[in-house]
Amino acid sequence: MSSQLTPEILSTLERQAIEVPSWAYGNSGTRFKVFTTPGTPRDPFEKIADAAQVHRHTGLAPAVALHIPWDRVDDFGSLRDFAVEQGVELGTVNSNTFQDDDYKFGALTHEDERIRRKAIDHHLECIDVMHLTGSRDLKIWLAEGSNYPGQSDMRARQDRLHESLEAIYARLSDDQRLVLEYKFFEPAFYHTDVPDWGTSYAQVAALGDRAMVCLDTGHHAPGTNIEFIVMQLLRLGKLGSFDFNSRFYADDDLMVGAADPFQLFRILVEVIRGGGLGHPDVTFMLDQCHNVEAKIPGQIRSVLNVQEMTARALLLDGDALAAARAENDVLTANEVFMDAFYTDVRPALAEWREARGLSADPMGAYAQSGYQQRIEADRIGGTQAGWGA
Ligand code: LRH
Ligand code: MN
Ligand code: MN
Repeated sequence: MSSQLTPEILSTLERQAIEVPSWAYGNSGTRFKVFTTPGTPRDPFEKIADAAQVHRHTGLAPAVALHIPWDRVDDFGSLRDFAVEQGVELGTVNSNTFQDDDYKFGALTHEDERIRRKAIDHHLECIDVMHLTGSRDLKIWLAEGSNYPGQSDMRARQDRLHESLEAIYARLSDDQRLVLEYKFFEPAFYHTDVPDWGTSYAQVAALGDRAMVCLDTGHHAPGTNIEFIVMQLLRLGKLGSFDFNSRFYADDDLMVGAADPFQLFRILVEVIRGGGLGHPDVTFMLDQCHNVEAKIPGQIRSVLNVQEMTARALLLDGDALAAARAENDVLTANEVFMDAFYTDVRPALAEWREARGLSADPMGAYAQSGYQQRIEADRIGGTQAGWGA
């Protein structure tokens, strides 16, 4: 079985790293109900401890992304030390300008200079945090836009956005980056100030080399050819990071690879084609919420899904594909593509794990570890951290 995955493929897989989001371990839900689960972390330290379980059982998730203020602590140095003790690092710092009344009509784009200043200062605080946590990336997603035609001057907002981003970018040190995430709707429903990759690209290109685009797979209209966007951003040298998740209808934040494994495969084919796999400039991150399923196993399943589709994408026979394309042999080209997608790599990956001292079955190993029972017994009292707490 393992002959399927050549030594070259195995060494590429060795370099795969997927950041997990701290908020995946907290309680979350829909606007109808947030279900609480026993053992849910009560503070950022406990979220890090849970995230470390994912890495312990998969070897795939060495970093944890933070969201500020959800993960604000008195001493970020001790959070960093704690993470290292647990065997992980602190990764991307996500800013948050979507839960403050002042930002009802915008943050970085707001008409009022005072509100814009407040939003810029929040980002400067995030950069200070990054210095303490050793994080490289500041990720900005903006909940701003308008609900009704005529409500806002969309063009003036772009200009103000540019000025605000410039002030934030100027504060970054040489080894830090800014990644700007786009989303086509929600919470604004008529227009969003950064709705698509083109707008994100235009804004970051105006800042400089250390400003990049973040592609969240759940932030596109149904039917969007996301792999095309991946190809284009890699071609332009501006794909900074992924927020992986899957969607059926809106920004569902379900487990990556669950809704449409073939789409994940197609995206990874373009990542590999564009030199983005294992490239330090392209961060793989999950952005998910586990509303009804168990959270740590949900994250374990997700990173395994990414690894599985990466392995299948690495199996794509480039020579056969090139030959078929050269002949305009449409059906053979498609067959070569589908052959890679349909190859079951799970047994080979189980062997790969065992060879690295991991369990062949990380889901089973977690269930057997007793960790879940321990946190359910220990984490009684206090307020469980949730999405937004
Ligand atoms: C917005 C988003 C963004 C936020 C996260 C919680 O929909 O994808 O990345 O930071 O969700
Ligand atoms: Mn996201
Ligand atoms: Mn989202």
